[in-house]
Amino acid sequence: MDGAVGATQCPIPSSGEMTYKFRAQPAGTAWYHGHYLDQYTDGLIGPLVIRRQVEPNQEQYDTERILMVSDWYNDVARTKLLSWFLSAKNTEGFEPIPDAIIVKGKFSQSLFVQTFGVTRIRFRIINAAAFSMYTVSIDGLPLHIIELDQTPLVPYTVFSFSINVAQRVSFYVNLKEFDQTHVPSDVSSTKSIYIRFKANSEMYPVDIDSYIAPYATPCLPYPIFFNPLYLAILSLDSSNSMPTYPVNQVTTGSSNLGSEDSEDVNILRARPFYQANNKVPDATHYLKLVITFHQDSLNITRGYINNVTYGAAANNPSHKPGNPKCITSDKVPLLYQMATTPNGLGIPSPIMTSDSRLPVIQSDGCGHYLVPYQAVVDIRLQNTDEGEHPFHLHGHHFWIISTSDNPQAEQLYRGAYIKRDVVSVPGSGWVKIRFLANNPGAWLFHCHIEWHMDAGLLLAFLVGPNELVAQGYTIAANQKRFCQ
Ligand SMILES: [Cu+2]
Repeated sequence: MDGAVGATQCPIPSSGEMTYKFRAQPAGTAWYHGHYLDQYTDGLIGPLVIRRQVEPNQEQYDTERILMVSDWYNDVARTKLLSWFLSAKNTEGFEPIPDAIIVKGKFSQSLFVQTFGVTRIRFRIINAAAFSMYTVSIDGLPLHIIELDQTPLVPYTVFSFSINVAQRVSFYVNLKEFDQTHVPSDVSSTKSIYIRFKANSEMYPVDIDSYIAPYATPCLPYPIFFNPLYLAILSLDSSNSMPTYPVNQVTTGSSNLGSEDSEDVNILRARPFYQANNKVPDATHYLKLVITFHQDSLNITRGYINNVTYGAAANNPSHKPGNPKCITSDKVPLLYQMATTPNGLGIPSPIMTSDSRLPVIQSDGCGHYLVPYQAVVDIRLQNTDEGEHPFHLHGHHFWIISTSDNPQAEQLYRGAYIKRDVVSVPGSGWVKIRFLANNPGAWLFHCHIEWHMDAGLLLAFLVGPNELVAQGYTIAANQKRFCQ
């Protein structure tokens, strides 16, 4: 589980099947999706909620709703969009712009969320988009945040929050806290209110209001012009009636809650529910990673981590095999290579360097990094790009130590940092994260914007190859067959 084609397996062939066995932990809100080419952009996704017997904060709500938001593209991403995106025809390196937003598979103003008379509701928001970061709010209602990714929190209150690609946020609302002052005066007659998902349109490289993509198929019976504001309807009386107040007259947010509420990783306000269990170990190793984007020799814009763009058939069908001195994930998954030749991967062990007091994790120069089993690795991820990038680590959850937005968090919360598995790296900024490499295997670390992963903004951590063998890992015969 938490695998990816090229890293842990070959793709499941048409009509084939594979059973994933996994320990259901940590509890919380997750999701599943295909990790081959752009399958998840085309809809191969779903929510996955792991429950505790006693949920933290469960006394605060009586029912719950899952809202999975994603970008909708009129054209097929896995073939048409990807081949355009990574071609010399895309001279500016523009990411394909979504044609619409969908929540639970429905377009704007067609999704009704019923309350059935219950006033205290938990929402689990999952951002399964290929590209967009969203700001989420509900008209006139304070949102009490209780979970980020799979980390339960001491509740804190906002009127809106942002959620980047692949992140999950849980909050509860109490309809009795509905605040009339945020909506027009005739709202007392309304039987429903809007739940808003506002795409952060600054990240799009073009003026989306009038943009027609060069690859667009004009005859498709779907939305042509993108509207960055998605509206779902929270129905207060099960009547499925639309709100009686105008969409644009609502003010969300409240001055007495501060202006920073929309920050994605609000590590200054989010505090772990289980403080005592959250003892953060000291780092034993260090790794600095720098994100850049530039054109390659074919004039195709690619993403680079420490000057390496990861070429893999699983993400980028146009890639050419790289350095023959490196291992490659194109034919045999990295995990299988770790199991068969744990000492022959061609990646140096950590070394001391002049710019770190800790041993530095090394790579083979092709995006494969060797991480000793049980190492506690501090990663400083430096973003030279102006855009914000949601980085996801497979196989582990990491502590967020600090970010360029909140550098003081490192000292302030020493020993009790927030754990997530997706961190939003601020534009032209940095994050510092720490993970305990206690899960032997091949784990991708990548920007979860699908287009950026396609463009090579990923790497693989090979954690504890000898420990993998010592723990008795073997390659299942039926999975080996998928590679032939
Ligand atoms: Cu990115």
